Amino acid sequence: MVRPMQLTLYDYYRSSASYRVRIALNLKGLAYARVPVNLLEGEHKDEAYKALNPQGFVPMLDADGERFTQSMAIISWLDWKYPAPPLLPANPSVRSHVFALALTIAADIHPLNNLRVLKRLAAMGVDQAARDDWYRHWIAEGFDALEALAAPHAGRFLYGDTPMLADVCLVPQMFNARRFDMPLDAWPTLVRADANATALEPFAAAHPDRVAPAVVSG
Ligand SMILES: N[C@@H](CCC(=O)N[C@@H](CS)C(=O)NCC(=O)O)C(=O)O
Repeated sequence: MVRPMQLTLYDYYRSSASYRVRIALNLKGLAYARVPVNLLEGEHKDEAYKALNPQGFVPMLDADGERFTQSMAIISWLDWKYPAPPLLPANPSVRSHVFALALTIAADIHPLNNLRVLKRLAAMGVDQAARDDWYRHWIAEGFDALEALAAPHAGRFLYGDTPMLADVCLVPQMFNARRFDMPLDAWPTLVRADANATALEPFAAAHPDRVAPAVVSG
């Protein structure tokens, strides 16, 4: 019998890029260990972590000692290595469409709202209210585009009736929008796909509340 790979995810429970990878691992039915890297305490900048991942970001996946970074590249590796269920459709045109939906979030919304960007704004004297406005602005602009792109071919999920890479990216971004108290009614396709996805255990089990470090009281 072939020994299963030892998978270890370096993540932070509220990191949405990490949340994507947890969902993908769960959808593939893969067991994995977690090494929490506390972003608020700056652990991602520690020399020990940067020796493993010079970019100093989470997530990072260790697979039998081989390290993979960048959530979309990690998920791509998982999808090649463990093809069932596929996270991108086989049809080239549909595949490109679903990938584009995913990148609308992963490449165009998320990087503008990353911790280091928010910290840089704070260092430049931008106050909390204006930083929150910045955060909501980029989500709203991205979600407007995503709603228009997804709606014509959406079903229960952002494309059709099977959860794919676009939904893997959507759910963490919707979590972020709710954290910032954004009304979501303007994006009914996204709300529907998010509700259908989060009802599935692979998505639910990846939720930050399900993987959050236990609060030690007393
Ligand atoms: N493009 C990267 C982005 C990773 C990323 O931005 N991770 C965030 C958490 S969601 C992080 O480590 N931020 C640290 C910082 O901004 O200082 C990916 O998709 O993996």
